[in-house]
Amino acid sequence: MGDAFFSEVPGPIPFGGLDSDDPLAFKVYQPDRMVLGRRMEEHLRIGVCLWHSFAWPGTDMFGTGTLDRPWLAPGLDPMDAARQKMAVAFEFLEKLGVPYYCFHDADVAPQGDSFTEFRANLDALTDDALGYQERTGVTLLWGTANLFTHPRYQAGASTNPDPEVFAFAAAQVKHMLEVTQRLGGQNYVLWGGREGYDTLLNTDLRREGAQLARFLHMVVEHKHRIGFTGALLIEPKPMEPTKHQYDYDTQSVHAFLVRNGLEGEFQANIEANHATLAGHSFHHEVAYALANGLFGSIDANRGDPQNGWDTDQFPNSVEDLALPLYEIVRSGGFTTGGFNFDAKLRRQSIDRTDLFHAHIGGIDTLARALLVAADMVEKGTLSREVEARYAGWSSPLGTAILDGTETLASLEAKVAAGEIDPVRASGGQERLENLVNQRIWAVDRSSGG
Ligand code: XLS
Ligand code: NI
Ligand code: NI
Repeated sequence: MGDAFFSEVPGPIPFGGLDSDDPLAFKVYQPDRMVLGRRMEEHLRIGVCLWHSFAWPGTDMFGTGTLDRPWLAPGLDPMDAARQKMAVAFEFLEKLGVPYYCFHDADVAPQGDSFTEFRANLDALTDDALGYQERTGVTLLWGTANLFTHPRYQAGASTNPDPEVFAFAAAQVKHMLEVTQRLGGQNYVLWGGREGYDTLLNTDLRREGAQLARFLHMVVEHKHRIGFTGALLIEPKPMEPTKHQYDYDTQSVHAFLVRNGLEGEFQANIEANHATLAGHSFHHEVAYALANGLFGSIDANRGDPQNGWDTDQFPNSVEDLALPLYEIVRSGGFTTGGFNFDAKLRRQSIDRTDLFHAHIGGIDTLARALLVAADMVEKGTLSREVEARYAGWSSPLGTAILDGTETLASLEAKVAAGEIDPVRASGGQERLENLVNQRIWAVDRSSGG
């Protein structure tokens, strides 16, 4: 099948510009376009995930697969099917023209009848992937182990009540970390899919926390032992599949790392829809991570504003993405991370080209948001406003408070003596919101993409 699967798309996807009538052309994304001294491709570092796009047949909890994914049909030889899947995935990556992909061990390797068979399958497919990487120039943004699909993980992986399940998870992560290293992966991701609880009636929170910490320490030890130079990332999510997940949001992950002596070893892989599930904005999660040295990578997608679950839709709103992009760009951008499309088609999007439409739209939206972000960084309007708001902290009083000169008692004396008399200032939220909109609209008008 190989080259023929997406036969309607010759590829690579061309740049058409805003007036293009070609639905299979980029309207904004131009990999070589310079934005703030860096190529657009290097700003965005786009990746495609193999699970939703190639290993998921379009099932939901009420229905079987709807999508045209012949390699997932029952009855095929598992390794033949896996090879077909990889060939089609690389055909897609090459035609879309993006630099990265991401996968779980189980997305590419058939389970086989034992761990050793699974490992051997994964090794053989890693050899294949290396060949594809060489031929296409596409490389691995991150690898991860699937510690949530197999029934053995029903009660979690490292937080399982059974240490034998912990051991199994450890074996899988050890091997996948090495596979990621072989493929030149820039990051290794840990998403605690079932590291949480369904009911506290059967759960020992203290124990499970200690197990999770021990597991993360083992991952760090192995990373250093094998000399993996990529970043270790934890992907927060507050719930689903478990009722409550321990890696609730970036701030809880941060606290867990600090409490367990793991600070500096992990950063966050922030997913937009996980932020909204946690009751935050995506902007909040990105800003928190950047402010605390935890920013690693992004899983790009969006939720549904009415439905409260992880719908993993492709992002399509510049307004939602402009401010997260602004935070990223003004902080110097990604180092090892990038924008991985952890997003899936709707079950009715059954044409082969739909996978292209979804990614093209998502990439163009990110590219547009990048232009807005760069414009806001260049104008410096927001940063000047924020700086002015905190100007008092550079005054003698502000400095004396922060450097420890002042105490509660010395401050009481000053206030009582009438030396201190705060004057309120407007937060100016509406004015600033207007400013952001103005930049979005101005970029719309001036930049033909
Ligand atoms: C699921 C997660 C998952 C991780 C990788 O909600 O987003 O896809 O990104 O295990
Ligand atoms: Ni994700
Ligand atoms: Ni998700």
